[in-house]
Amino acid sequence: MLLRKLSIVMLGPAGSGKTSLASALGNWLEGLGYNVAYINLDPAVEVLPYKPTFDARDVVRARDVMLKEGLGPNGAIIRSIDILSENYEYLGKNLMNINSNSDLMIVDTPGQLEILMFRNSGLKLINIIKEVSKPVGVFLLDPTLGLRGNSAAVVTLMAIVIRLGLGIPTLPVLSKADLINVKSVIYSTSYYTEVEQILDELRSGGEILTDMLIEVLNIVKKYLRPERLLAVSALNGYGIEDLYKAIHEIFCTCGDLT
Ligand SMILES: Nc1nc2c(ncn2[C@@H]2O[C@H](COP(=O)(O)OP(=O)(O)OP(=O)(O)O)[C@@H](O)[C@H]2O)c(=O)[nH]1
Ligand SMILES: [Mg+2]
Repeated sequence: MLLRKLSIVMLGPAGSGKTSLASALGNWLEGLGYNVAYINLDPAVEVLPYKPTFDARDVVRARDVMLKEGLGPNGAIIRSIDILSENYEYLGKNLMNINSNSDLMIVDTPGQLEILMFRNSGLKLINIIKEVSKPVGVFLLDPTLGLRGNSAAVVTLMAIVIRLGLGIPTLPVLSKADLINVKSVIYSTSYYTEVEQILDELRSGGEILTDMLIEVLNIVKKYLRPERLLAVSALNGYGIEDLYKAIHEIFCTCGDLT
């Protein structure tokens, strides 16, 4: 019987810190004695901070596709993911082997989250990961892009959308927590009061979709973790242990045997 071990899938918009966190979390786990496998599913990356155990670029490189097929950068990535997914047997065989020879996998994904979410080829890749392991997603949001009063609710809702779209449990996490402005927001914001504030604003607003939003947010509130939003730094290791605990909690709840 196949023992499906944990895989941690880094998800998030371009530049949110997926690759850096894959490396930092992997290093931390290796420090604890785990045999970590690094799976790079990004055919466009040039330099990786970790040594990939499986590298999508051995199948296809976005740069080559750009030159050969005369595509722009986004078109080339989309085409590369299609090519990668056409090689699903090769991927499945390799990942199966890697799964049996390691304790857990860390999966790094391309910047374009929408390719994974909305294209069959992206979903096919996620399905391969699901066949060989028990994935837990980490949805990273880069708070340097501008944290607003509704960021916790938005990032939580995004994680729920990913859970629905990809079919894997996904944790909402803020990246780059070493940055001063990020820290101040993390420490001053309570998830719960934040959602309460948005609800208050909505109630006084009168938009057409207000009633629906209020219902959605009430559900979000019901399932919010009681603590603050998870925040991590790949740079100084802040929050990595808490993140791993949260991942493990989800993994254990889901069970580890097929
Ligand atoms: N200060 C700080 N910067 C970070 C951290 N993590 C990543 N960065 C920076 O953010 C930028 C993007 O990081 P990546 O790890 O490449 O992000 P990514 O999501 O893999 O990017 P794509 O794969 O291109 O979508 C780089 O300049 C990193 O140095 C962090 O924890 N703290
Ligand atoms: Mg990356």
